Amino acid sequence: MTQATELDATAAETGANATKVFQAKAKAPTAGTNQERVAELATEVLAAIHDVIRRHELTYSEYDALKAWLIKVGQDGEWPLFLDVFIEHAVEEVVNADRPGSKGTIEGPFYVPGAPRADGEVTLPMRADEAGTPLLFRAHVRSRDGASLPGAQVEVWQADDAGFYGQFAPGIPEWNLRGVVIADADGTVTIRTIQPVPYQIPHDGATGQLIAAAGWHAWRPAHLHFKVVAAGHQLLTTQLYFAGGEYISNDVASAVKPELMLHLKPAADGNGNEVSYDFVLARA
Ligand code: MBD
Ligand code: FE
Repeated sequence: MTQATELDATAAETGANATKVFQAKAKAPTAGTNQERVAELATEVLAAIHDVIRRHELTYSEYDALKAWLIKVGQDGEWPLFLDVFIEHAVEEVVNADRPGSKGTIEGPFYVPGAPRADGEVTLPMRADEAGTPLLFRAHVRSRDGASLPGAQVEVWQADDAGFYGQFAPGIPEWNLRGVVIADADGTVTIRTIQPVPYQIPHDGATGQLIAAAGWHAWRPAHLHFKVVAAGHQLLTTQLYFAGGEYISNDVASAVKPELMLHLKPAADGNGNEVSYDFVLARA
């Protein structure tokens, strides 16, 4: 058998990897829960489901289809994918509603802690023949009062030019297109990478079956993921998109905000494009 490449990625394998990554960081399911809160939330979720069943007069064949689908989501390891695509945006919205500074958005299922660290001006880990248009990304990290934040950490992760994430699809070097960059004395990071492209979430598993059955699509706009953190400030988890790009107005994961747009310019050195962004952090 020849070596698997990222083009052999399956939703089930990607889902199994995402489940493992999540379980490595997750607490036990009931850790830190409060009985009253659980009862209130669980009762209301169940009541909302009962209400849909009654209003739409669910049939037994639809109930069985639902059961089969839920079982398959688990078998495919796709709970992290399904939840982050269809639910996380509402959680992020309420959790960060009152936080000042740059807008956050969802983390998604493909963050892995522990990426290689580098200072100031870096090229993200990538293959010698990494496909894609070169992108020079500059970010200034500052506090809300305007003070630059030297030593801030800008962590970035992204899909490759074919739309696959390392550690989730086979055949990609472990830390490909992932890195933690430490801001210089001016609070600036300069990151050389490739321009991400619009991206289809894994769609040959249970999540994709639902999307196809409902006549939806599985696309996300091209995006870069970030976690930005500095001493004395709150963590910012966000994504940046490209103004005018495809799927900006119909992201399957509902994670686009107007404040998260990048405006590309041709790079000064003639090699691809460049762009800059300000990350403004709220005090802890
Ligand atoms: C992604 O790359 C992503 O960012 C989200 C939110 C969901 C699925 C895949
Ligand atoms: Fe992503």
